[in-house]
Amino acid sequence: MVPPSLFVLTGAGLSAESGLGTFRDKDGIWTKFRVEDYATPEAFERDPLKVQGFYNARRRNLQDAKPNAAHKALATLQSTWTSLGGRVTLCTQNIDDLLEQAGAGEVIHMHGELKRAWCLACDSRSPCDEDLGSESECFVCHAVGDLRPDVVWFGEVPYHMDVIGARLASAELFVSIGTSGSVYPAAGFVRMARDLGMTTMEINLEPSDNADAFTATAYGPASETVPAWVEAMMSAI
Ligand code: BJW
Repeated sequence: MVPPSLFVLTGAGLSAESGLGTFRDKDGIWTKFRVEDYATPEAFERDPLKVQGFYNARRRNLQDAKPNAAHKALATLQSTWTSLGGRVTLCTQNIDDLLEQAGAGEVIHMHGELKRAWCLACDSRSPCDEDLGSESECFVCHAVGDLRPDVVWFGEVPYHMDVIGARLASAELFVSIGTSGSVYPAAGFVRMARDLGMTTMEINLEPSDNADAFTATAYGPASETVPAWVEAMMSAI
C-alpha cells in the first residue's frame, strides 16, 4: 500500500531545542531586535551593515547547532515514505539547514537559507558559509559589496510558492510543527488544507494563533512530540 501523501510545514519551534531562537516567544528574537530594523528590504537599504551583522551572528550560531530528535524523525519519515512510493513534503519557514543535516532529502525553504548569499548585481544565489559585509565579493560576477543573505523579509514574496501550492493540493494530511501561525502566507496553509478536505494536525509547544483550524493537536516539546507522531505514522502503515 502506498502511504498517504503528507505536507509538513515547520517553523522556529522545530529548531528551538537545537539552540536556535524562536521569534515571538517570551525571549524570542523579535523581543530583542525590532523587525523593522532587521527583517525588511527597507532596513537593509538604510543600514546594510547592521542587518548583515545580525545575520552573520545567526550564521555563526548555526555552525554550532546540531539537528535534534524532531529533525531526525522527520528525515526518517520522509525516507521511509519515499521508499514505499509515497511523498512527505517538508516545507520549512526556517532558514537553518538542520533538516538537511538530519538526512532529509528535499526541503522547501520558503523563507530562504542562511547559508546562501544573493548577489544584487548579477542576481545569482550561491552557497555561503562566511560573514557577509561591504567587502564581500560575489562568487559569480565578482562584484564587491552587493551580496545579501538569501532570506525572505517582510514585504518580499516567499520562495517556491508554485511548488508549495501544487504539493498542498495533492496532500492528504497537513501537519504544522513549531510555528506560531502569525506570518502569511504560511499561516494560511491550514485553511487552504481544510478547504481541500484534508485532515490537519498541529504539533507545537502550546496552541498557536491558528489552533482552532486544526482537527488534531499534540502539544509539548518538538523533540518528544514529533518522534512520537512519526512512530505512530510508521506503525500505522
Ligand atoms: C515550540 C518549541 C518547541 C517554541 N517545540 N514548538 C496583514 C494581514 C495578513 C498578512 C499581512 C498583513 N500585513 C503584512 C502581511 C504579510 C506579511 C505578514 O504575514 N505579516 C504578519 C506579521 C501579519 N508577510 C509577508 O510579508 C511575507 N510575504 C508576503 O506575504 O508576500 C506576498 C505574497 C505572498 C504569496 C504569494 C504572492 C505574494 C514574507 C514573510 C517573511 C517572513 N520572514 C521571517 C524572517 C526570515 C529570515 C530570518 O529568519 O530572519 O521569517 S519573519 C520570521 O517569522 C521568520 C519565520 O520564518 C516567520 C515565522 O515564524 P515562526 O517560525 O512561526 O516562529 P515564531 O517564533 O513565531 O513561533 C514559534 C512557535 O514555536 C511558537 O508557537 C512556540 O510556541 C513554538 N515552540 N519552542 C515545539 N521546543
